[in-house]
Amino acid sequence: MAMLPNDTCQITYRVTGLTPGAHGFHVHEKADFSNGCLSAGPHYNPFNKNHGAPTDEDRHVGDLGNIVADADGVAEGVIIDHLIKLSGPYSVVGRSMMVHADPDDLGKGDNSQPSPPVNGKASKVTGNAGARIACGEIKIAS
Ligand SMILES: [Cu+2]
Repeated sequence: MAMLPNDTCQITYRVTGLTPGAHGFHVHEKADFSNGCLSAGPHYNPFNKNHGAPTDEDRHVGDLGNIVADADGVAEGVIIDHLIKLSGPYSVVGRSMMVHADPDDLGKGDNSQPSPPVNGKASKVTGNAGARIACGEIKIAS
């Protein structure tokens, strides 16, 4: 951890059981799973930005792009992000991590339909990443 630039967060992930290929990967607003992953709310977006790529200026805090599963359905890697925080007013602790069925188009895709609650053709909102297939609460390990 010592070599990370200031104010960044390192996210190490390993997700199994996926279909091979890219899957949208985001922090969503809430860790409310009373209706499965559907009740976790939209992408965490405290600054009211459009959906984008992690490298974009115009992005949700929760926009972490895609994770890519190999032929065995395993996606693993490390993301270093400058907007994800584990403390302070915009902390993601108590929110949720979400994996989607489809690739995130990073805000550069089809915006032809208004945004329904879960996912329509709303690239600037959801990245058209499709169904929510896995979710979990972000917690500080004790
Ligand atoms: Cu998402």
